[in-house]
Amino acid sequence: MKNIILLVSILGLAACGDNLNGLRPDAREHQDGPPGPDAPPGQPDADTTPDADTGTSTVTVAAGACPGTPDHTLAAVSGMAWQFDGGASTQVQTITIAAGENIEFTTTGMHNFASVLQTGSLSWRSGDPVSGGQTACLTFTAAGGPAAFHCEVHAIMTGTLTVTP
Ligand SMILES: [Cu+2]
Repeated sequence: MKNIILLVSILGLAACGDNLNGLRPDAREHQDGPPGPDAPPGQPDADTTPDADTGTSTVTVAAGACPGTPDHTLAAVSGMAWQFDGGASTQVQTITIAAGENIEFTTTGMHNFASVLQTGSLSWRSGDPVSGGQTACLTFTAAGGPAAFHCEVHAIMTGTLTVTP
């Protein structure tokens, strides 16, 4: 009889352990939304897609040159290319700046500088592309990205921008 009681206790503890496993959060579950239901232990959760960024933009855009000396410069130049901080002209740019820094965007052609996603915390638009060009000062106040950007007129002018803390 004593042995049976011991066996029941062990089985009870094992079942308890399983239940706790089921309640343990899965590492793949995203933290910024309500938790989805956990799949059984050892199986991936159904909710593995990132939640949409519904935050308001942290990028301020002002027409004209940045006050003083800009932290960075981005020019849309002939050949449908970007030139960042005076470097090589390329149609695809990978840009990394620090939070709080600004980028002075200039072009004399019909280009603009805009995030592909026009919603979310890292979204921006330098202005409408107009013949004759534009100058705008964009200040990236918070870390984020990488965010895809493009010129809205030329599909081959693309890039990604990362804002480090
Ligand atoms: Cu363009």
